[in-house]
Amino acid sequence: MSKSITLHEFILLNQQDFLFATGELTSLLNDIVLSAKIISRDVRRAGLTDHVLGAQGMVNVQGEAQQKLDLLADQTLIRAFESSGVVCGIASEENDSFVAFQTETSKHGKYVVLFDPLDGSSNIDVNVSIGTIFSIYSRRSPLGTVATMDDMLQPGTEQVAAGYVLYGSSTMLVYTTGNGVNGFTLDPSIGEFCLSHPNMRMPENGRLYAMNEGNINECEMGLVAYIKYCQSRENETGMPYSGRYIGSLVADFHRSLIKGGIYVYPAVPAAPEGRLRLLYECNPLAFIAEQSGGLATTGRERIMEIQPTTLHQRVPYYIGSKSMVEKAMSFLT
Ligand code: AHM
Ligand code: MG
Repeated sequence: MSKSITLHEFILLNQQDFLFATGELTSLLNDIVLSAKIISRDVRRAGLTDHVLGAQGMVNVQGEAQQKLDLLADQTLIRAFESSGVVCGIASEENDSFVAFQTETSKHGKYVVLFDPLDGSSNIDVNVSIGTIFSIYSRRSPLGTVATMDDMLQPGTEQVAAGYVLYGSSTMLVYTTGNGVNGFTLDPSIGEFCLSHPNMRMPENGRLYAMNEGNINECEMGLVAYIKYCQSRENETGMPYSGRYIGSLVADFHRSLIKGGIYVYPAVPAAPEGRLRLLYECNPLAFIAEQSGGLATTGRERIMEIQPTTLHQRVPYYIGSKSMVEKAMSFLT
């Protein structure tokens, strides 16, 4: 059997991918890898210890009940970035505002990281796949100062790296630095992520669609017509597509990446801008989608070109196989 490449080795081997690489992004990616192992361990013990399952008793800035695991994951990541020495600030779905690190070393950090520490929180207590999503940008403010809001509000086209960790039947880390997408599976026996999915390509078409269809009567007519098309024999397969909806974006996206498919979270009256957050969820997965041959749009415009105006901004989201997203968009007026 040939020796598998660990994620650590892979990052080092590909360090030359980054223009003017100084090893800082490499070190940041390694911090994320360590946090992923810690969060994965906590997720795998959920149900066994008291401090992991259930609600924390607080709501986040978006009015959602915070789960204990949400906060554990959030703190794990913030601690890792604060001590990394290469990150000057972070923004997270679980915090009202961004955090500008105050140590001298952090003020010289080149990067900011935006993340959703645990996506799919409503699935934590029912033992269904959840994930961590992250997005890395170069700061805009001068080195040696504290991070600013301007550092956080950059369009997705400026991402230098993005990825996610999926705590599913196994734990996987998938990331891109703008040179394709690679996936690594955590081998629990050695505690290392090993390259299991090199050069991932999203199938150009698929026959799986994912949306919360409980909302269908609340959606714009074009989307209703597209979903009818998915369910009919009118589509190019001559058979209805299959509906699949996990309710964890990161898991639904991962399925599309591997098998082909589309995921839609539209604007609905209860969520007039859609439910998903541009900075923590939509941009990082859009970067991975595009790097693997897929597409991510609001149904009308490319996600990564949106100039963010607020930290917790939400957008309608159509992501997945290129032909499917294009087809869905053709139904919208
Ligand atoms: P979260 O980050 O608080 O978990 O919210 C985002 C989640 C997505 O993972 C998921 O696709 C969507 O919200 C589910 O929403 P709904 O329950 O309306 O279908
Ligand atoms: Mg989320």
